[in-house]
Amino acid sequence: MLWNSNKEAMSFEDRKKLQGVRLHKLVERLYHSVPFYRQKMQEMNLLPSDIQTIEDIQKLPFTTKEDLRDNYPTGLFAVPKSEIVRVHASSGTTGKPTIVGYTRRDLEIWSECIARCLSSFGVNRDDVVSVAYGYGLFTGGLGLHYGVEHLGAMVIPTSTGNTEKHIRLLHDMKVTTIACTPSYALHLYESIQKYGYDMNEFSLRIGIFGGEPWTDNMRKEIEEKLHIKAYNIYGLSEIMGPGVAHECECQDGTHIIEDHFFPEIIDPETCEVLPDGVQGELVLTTLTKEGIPLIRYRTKDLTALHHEVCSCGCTEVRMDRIMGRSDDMLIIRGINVFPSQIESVILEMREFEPQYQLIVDKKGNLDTLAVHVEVKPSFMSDDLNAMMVLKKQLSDRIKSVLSISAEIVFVEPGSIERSQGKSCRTIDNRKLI
Ligand code: DLL
Repeated sequence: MLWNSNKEAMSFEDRKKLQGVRLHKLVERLYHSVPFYRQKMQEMNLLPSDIQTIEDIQKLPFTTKEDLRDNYPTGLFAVPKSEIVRVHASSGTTGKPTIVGYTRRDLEIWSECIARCLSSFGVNRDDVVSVAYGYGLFTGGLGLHYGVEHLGAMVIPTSTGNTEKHIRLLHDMKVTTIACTPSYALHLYESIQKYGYDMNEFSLRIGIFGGEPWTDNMRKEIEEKLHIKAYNIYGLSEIMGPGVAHECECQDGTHIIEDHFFPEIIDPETCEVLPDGVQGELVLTTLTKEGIPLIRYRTKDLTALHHEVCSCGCTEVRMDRIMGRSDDMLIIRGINVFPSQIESVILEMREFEPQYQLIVDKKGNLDTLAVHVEVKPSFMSDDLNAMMVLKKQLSDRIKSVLSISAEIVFVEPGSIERSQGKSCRTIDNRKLI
């Protein structure tokens, strides 16, 4: 069901006009409030008045995660700090996280975007929604939470952590809708079996899955096991969080909420803009954000766009499932991990060589991470206890920086292959079925 047909079923022409007006206003605002953008535009001899229509967007520079890091923590904020009412953070490429600030209006728009997603999945005010994305700096939990409240359904802020308690709540509260990562949904099913429940005792009917890549085969498996319809929701913290794009009841592509987020697909090597149907890197411009608006943000997510109108009546462009990334970011149990973050932790500890390898795998439906690392010969010891303490120090440090548990494996000095060119730091044995 459409939530706001004025926006979702707009004609292409009207939407383009609206996007052009919003883009012009955005550029005008950024030129005067964010030195980073003013300088970039001056280098390109561009004035805000050069940007009048949405097609003019191609004149503008790209923004990257590195730009966010270089302007850490708040250099790209476009409003005074007193107007920011909340921050979230996502993984940076090194030790520094990426900080995202929201004004009150940004939060209102976010809630409305989530309500639009929920409505397109068929969630309504009679539904009981368990939000089992992490609450906290991650945008999944709080993002979904306020959207469910905005829609007027009942939200249960389950967060992550206690599966047994979660299953009891799903059962006793007759939860109809669950929001979590797709791999957690499969883990939940296994746990439901383990605790001896029968799936027919539950009232679940809809699943809202995202935060990590998944496939149509996984959808089929989840739908069959949990007796639900499983929908894809996409988003990223830098742009807002979940709710940038969503499937509809047709389950035939993910609609981008285009009156707020303007999408382009580029060739990640040449940065040339690619036509519909051709896979490349998704680039997004936040047309209405106030706290930290981004122009042509390179998401690194690989997908393709399709403008044919969908049978649900929504005229918003659809994108394919995310097929991969053009950088080396991993998503492990829903947490974004850059190998360079683990490298920074290892390099901070004098006991280790700057040599490591990450082995990512799946145990059942849960991701596992093993960090293979070489101890410097001068710190090697036969004292098993001392070696255990060192392992614990490294795993605690990784946990505190990345919020993820890793198994630490000490390997022989010199045994990690030294590469001549691009080193292969990661072996990902997970297969997306
Ligand atoms: O994962 C926001 C989110 C939360 C989306 C809950 C959906 C549900 P980040 O932690 O910043 O934000 O990670 C963003 O996760 O660039 C993609 O690579 C990946 N990603 C997110 N949703 C999907 C999806 C949240 N539906 C990064 N399919 C993005 C594939 C996804 N990948």
